[in-house]
Amino acid sequence: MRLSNASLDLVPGPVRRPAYDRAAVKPGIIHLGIGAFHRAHQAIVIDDLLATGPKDSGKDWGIVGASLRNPETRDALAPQDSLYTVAVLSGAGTTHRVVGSILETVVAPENPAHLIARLSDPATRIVSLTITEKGYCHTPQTGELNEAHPDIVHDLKNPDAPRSAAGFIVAALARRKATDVAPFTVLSCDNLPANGATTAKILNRFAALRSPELGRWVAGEVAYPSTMVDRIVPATTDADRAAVAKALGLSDAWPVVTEPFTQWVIEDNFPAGRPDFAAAGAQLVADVAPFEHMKLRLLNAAHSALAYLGYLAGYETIAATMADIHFAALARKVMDDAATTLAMPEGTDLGAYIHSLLERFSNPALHHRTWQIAMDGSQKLPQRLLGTMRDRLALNLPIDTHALAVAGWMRYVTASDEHGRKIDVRDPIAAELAAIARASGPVADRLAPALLAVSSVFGDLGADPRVRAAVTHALAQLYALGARRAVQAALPA
Ligand code: CS2
Repeated sequence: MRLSNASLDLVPGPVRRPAYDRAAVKPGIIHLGIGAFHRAHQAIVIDDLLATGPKDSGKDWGIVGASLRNPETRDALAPQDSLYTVAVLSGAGTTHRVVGSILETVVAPENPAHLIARLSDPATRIVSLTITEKGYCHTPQTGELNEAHPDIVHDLKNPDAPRSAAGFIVAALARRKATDVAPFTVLSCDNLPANGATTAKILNRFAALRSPELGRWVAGEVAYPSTMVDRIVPATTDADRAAVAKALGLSDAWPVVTEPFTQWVIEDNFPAGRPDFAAAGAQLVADVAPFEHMKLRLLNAAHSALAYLGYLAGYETIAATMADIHFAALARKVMDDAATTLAMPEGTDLGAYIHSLLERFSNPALHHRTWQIAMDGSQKLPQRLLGTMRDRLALNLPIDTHALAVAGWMRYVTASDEHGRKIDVRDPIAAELAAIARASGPVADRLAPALLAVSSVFGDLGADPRVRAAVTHALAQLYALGARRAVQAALPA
């Protein structure tokens, strides 16, 4: 039997389930990009608010999920009345809960007009986003809208049938302006630097390209609070589905699996109102920037370093990579080197934070594939690794560990592994990167400078002779020794 409203009572006792009247919950949030991360993170905060928050605190803040690309999530969740299971995995065992805060899922390309109408509804007061870095259609190095992006070109020509998140949001804001409805707040929950300000820059520009007057209104009226989001959520596998079905005694077509840790830091700037996020454990602060920097430069930077170099060394998961002491030392060094560039509020214990990250990465129960994290490196490198390199150079500090991580990315995007097997490189500019790799051949002296010249990723940093020297040296080591021995040589235990 399938998980649904009708079968909810069959869920076994220890499994927490929505202990509130779901029928009384009204939508207030539309979430674009209804993937596993949202369902293991923000949706849980709303579910907690509904279940345990002050009376009635969440009931106007139910979530309508939208997929901007494919119907898979809707197809899985619709027969389940949008209920799904979250499995929390740790060395100590697994706990399950059924989440009810998502009320419905829509598929944007099936009916763009319907999604624009939902976004334009005055009841929609927050539009949140987890569309991944590339969903912003921007130039990662500068944070500017990429006006030549095919989806942006399309959406400016077809404002009522858009494809991109920017296209949908601005179409709805235009409708709201025309009908005198106050704008919603746009809440980016992606791992972008200054994600609120970056989203503002992109959407304000897109709106101005539609019409200068709309551009002025959007820039003047819409709030874009920044957030720092954190929870490790590997892609769900068939084995996860089978384990959840066993625990629940019901089948669930799309459960999510995650770790015990979760954190959400939110800038408190919601002129259109907001749920009582703090009552459900989120931190509301005046300035998110230090938390965001800390997370991107420690957690995500180390993740990317482990992903590229670990993949090349033949490790399938982050936990397997961390079990190699040299790679664990690499993760720590990436974080220690980044920590010197951070200005944190008084009382922040970066040492303890780094320690907890090393433990989280080593969680043996999570099957977080290096290949998954390796995706979209061209969109991730600037905020994860390059900002730290820039800051360390300004302080005259060595950059060799970060250069090794960047060289790992370079070796990876050649799309051929150390045994000559093909790597399935997923990246919006994979073809451009592969062409550079083909033209250069497996020669560090040629490949490193050629890739450093990709300005959407490296900007002017690629021309810095210190960067060229360090990255070329690291790449030469990777070709000469292989990733495993190169990491060992760089980080002797
Ligand atoms: C990961 C992140 O896939 C990736 O690039 O680094 O998704 C990471 O797991 C999350 O940001 C953790 O909060």
